[in-house]
Amino acid sequence: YLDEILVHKRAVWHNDTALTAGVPQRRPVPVRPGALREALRKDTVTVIAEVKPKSPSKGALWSAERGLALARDYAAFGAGAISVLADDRFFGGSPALVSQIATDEQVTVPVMYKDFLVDPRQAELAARSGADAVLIIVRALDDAGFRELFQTATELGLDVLVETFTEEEIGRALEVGARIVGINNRDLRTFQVDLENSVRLRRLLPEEVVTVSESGIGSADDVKLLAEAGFDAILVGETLLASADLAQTLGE
Ligand code: IGP
Repeated sequence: YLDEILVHKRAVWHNDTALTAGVPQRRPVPVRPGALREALRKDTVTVIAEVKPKSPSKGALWSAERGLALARDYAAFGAGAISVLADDRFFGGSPALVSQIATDEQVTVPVMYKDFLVDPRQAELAARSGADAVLIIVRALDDAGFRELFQTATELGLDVLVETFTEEEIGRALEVGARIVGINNRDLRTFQVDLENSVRLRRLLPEEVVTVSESGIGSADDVKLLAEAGFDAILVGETLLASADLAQTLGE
């Protein structure tokens, strides 16, 4: 599945200017380098709440018009940061949705622009949207492409959450100097979820790196497991829509 998404991204990023609709020409709010990293480096586990209108595994979750209201609720409940899907075709978001949330006065926590980055122009669009951070998925890029994107995003003042899935990818993340590393529990090729992947790989990351466990986190017990494994933060999407249990954990 990841391969299909990447083929699509590489194709559209060479010729589709419609992708920039709804994003101002110039960044409307000041850039805040380090904002995401700071937000995640608390003593307790920080929740990054994800605004994801649909997913390839679950289909439609809610309508994108609700995105801003959801982001406001998540921030009010105590989420430390908001992740917003910029991908339209597979996840129902858009750069315009990121921009709307990132520039909203009620959403004061850092906002992350979430897409499958294959082109440095996507990082520029993320910066223009007003986001504080971008996700870069190591698995989607070769070494040169990864380095270039990481550098472009950093130069624009954006924090980078580097998403990994394997030991080898963690090595690549550390090599470019990633300071925030995510470990995905969901295999983007098969959709299988396994929290043990986070627990196992967390040990490979040095103390100064801020760590995020991503995907498939469904209960307070899951949160405890990941806290004990030493994670600074967790990235949660689908469960937040359904589980009062976790909303409570979030509010604590
Ligand atoms: C959130 P979940 O299972 O809580 O909804 O997962 C997030 O981790 C997941 O959406 C995700 C993702 C991604 C989506 C992780 N990495 C890369 C798109 C692209």
